[in-house]
Amino acid sequence: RSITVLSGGVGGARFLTGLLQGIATGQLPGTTEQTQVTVVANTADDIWLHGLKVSPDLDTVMYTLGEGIDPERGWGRRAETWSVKEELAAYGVEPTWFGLGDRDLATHLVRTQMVEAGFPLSQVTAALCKRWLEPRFGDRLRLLPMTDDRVETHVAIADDAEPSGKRVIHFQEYWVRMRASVPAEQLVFVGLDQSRPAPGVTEALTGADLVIVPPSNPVVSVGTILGVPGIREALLERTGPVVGLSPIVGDHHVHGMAEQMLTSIGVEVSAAGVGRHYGARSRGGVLDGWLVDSADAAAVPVLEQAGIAAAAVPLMMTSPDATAAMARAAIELVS
Ligand code: GDP
Ligand code: FO1
Ligand code: CA
Repeated sequence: RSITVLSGGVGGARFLTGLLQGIATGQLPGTTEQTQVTVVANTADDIWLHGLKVSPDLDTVMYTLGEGIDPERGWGRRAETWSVKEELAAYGVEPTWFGLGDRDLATHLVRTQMVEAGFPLSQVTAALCKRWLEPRFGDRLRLLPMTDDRVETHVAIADDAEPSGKRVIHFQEYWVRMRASVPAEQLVFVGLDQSRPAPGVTEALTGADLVIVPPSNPVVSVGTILGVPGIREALLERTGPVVGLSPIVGDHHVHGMAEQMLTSIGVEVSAAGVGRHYGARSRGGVLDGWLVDSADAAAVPVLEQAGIAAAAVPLMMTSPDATAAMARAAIELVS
């Protein structure tokens, strides 16, 4: 059996932890310890800083599943130190608002050296995963970037100091420096229309017995993956089901900036709104099934009207066991 999961960073990684635990403990119907999991991760958060290429969502998934993540922050390395960051600040080198830890920097140095030597991001990621994922998961877990091409999410915000009244900043500045505290007037996905799925991605989407859309940010994590030309087509042509889990609970995101992102593209901030935004695969969209939280049970008939099977279950990833139960409910919804 093979399962492919689209993923952003923290939310996707937390879901994957529960999914993998559910597989390992035999809780998930139709899976065995030989089940292959392929993660297709968002790379539009990527940013070049201090001459280094940082891939936040790839690293968050890799560190989380490899148990190198800082559990409180949900990003970067545990037992981290910040000497280089402090020294850069002492030189007055910008940006100082993005936290690059000393241990984390080693990952960016390796990635940057390989990318600059001409290796595609997918091969760089495979090399980094030899350390982080292979010892624990062998060949049963594969982490793929959505594309090897450079893609960046940029955000236009109001700025009356500008003649146009707007200023465009990198998504990381919008989130990390501004905490998404101002409206995102417009989202610009630089390079996305010219990007191609990375090697293995199309096959992982068409061939997997099951594709899961975890409770990742529907706009800047999943939306960007779906925006890579060819990926929506791969989901439409596959025979097996696609099932998703809502990142919006009780009309709010659980953390992050999904509310601001959904509002920016005119999508209702609700479990039903996101499900309908993804659309029914039978009507040219992405989903066959959509899990909403128990608090959003009213969304179930709305989704069924839209051609999407739905169920309301506890959807808070409070522990790997709770998350495994969500994964089980998702599989049962489309089995
Ligand atoms: P990011 O790239 O680090 O922002 O992570 P993702 O895009 O993968 O996931 C972020 C999304 O996860 C946010 O929109 C949150 O609302 C959602 N999220 C986080 N924790 C939970 C949870 O426990 N349950 C649900 N349903 N969604 C969650
Ligand atoms: N998120 C923050 O809120 N503050 C940071 O200083 C920060 C640094 C950082 C460094 C490496 C990395 O892989 C991720 C980092 N993140 C940081 C998270 C990053 O902004 C993610 O893109 C968000 O979680 C949204 O996806
Ligand atoms: Ca992200």
